[in-house]
Amino acid sequence: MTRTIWFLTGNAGKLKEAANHLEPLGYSVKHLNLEEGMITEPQVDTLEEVARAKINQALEHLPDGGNTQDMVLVEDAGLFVNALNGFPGVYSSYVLDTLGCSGILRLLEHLNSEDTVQCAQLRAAEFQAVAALWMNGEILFGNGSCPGWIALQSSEGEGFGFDPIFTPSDLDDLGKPLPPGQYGVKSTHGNTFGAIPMEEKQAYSHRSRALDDLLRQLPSA
Ligand code: ITT
Repeated sequence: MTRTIWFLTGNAGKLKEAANHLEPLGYSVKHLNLEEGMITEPQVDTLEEVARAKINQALEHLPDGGNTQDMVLVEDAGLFVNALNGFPGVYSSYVLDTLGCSGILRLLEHLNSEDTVQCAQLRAAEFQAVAALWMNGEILFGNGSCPGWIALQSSEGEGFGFDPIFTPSDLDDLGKPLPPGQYGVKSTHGNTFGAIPMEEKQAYSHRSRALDDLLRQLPSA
């Protein structure tokens, strides 16, 4: 039986990626898109606290006709830049809206080197995601991260948010990320998430990893 997952998000890019990941596994991902102002994102210290608060609000707004087997998903992500002590982190949405990708590039302008490995190390960053899934009255949490670095310039192409300025670390033969700038068997060849297709992003992404971590906890998984 196909189970419905209501994904509460205002971000079309996140919805597309989650559907792309979950639908081949037999889930039907439906958009729970509430009007602006109906959901408040608390300014708290951890992604998990944000996700829990969003699940509780989502439950109040499930559409009529929701089935008792339905599940509710929220996911909270952030970009953590090492040289900025983890900023913007939990403030990522606000920073994207105010400083934008170009503002992050400006903050890191002084961190540059002709040596590509050293450059990647200086500009190291990580996407982190927490996915929370409500089912049968319980909330499960899944975590995912994607290490990489902030590119020297923004790239055109696919993606959303900080994708144009984030290059994921290469992966080894087991799919584990390597230190910034090192060459692996799976590589974007220095391209950012914004410059590769969404399907390729899935192999590296914090979102895919957080969703996989969740799926591993489901009784039927
Ligand atoms: P919700 O409605 O689901 O909360 P949001 O856009 O507020 O969507 P998040 O709080 O999860 O999303 O993400 C914080 C910011 O980080 C936001 O500006 C996103 O665009 C950005 N972001 C999250 N995941 C990203 C990804 O995979 N690639 C690029 N940027 C991402």
